[in-house]
Amino acid sequence: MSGSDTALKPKTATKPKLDWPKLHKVILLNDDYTPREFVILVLKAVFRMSEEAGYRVMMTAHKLGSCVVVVCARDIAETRAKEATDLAKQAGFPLMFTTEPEE
Ligand code: TYC
Repeated sequence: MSGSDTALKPKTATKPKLDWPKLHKVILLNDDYTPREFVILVLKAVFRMSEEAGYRVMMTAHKLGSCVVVVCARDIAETRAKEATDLAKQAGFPLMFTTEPEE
C-alpha cells in the first residue's frame, strides 16, 4: 500500500469542554400586599443581609418590580428562593423569590 491509499479521517472541529456550570440569580419580585418590614425580615433571615442592605433590595424591588438578591450556585439559589417564598407563604403573604441562570 502506497502512502496515497491511506484513508484520512475528516478533521472535525471539536469545541473544548471548558464550560463551568452557570451561576444562578435569586430574584425578589414585588407585590402589592407583603409589608415592607416583612420583606426585609426575610432578606435578613434567609440571605443573611443587614437591615440596610435588606432595605435597599426591598425598595429596589418595590420601585422597579424586581431585584437580584444574590448570585450563586444553582442548588443554593433554588433552596434559598424556596425557603424565602415558603416563609412568606406560612405568614400568609404572596411574596415570591424566583431563580434564573446568569447570561
Ligand atoms: N410593594 C409592597 C408594599 O407596598 C412592599 C414590597 C416590596 C413587597 C418589595 C414585595 O419584593 C417586594 N407593601
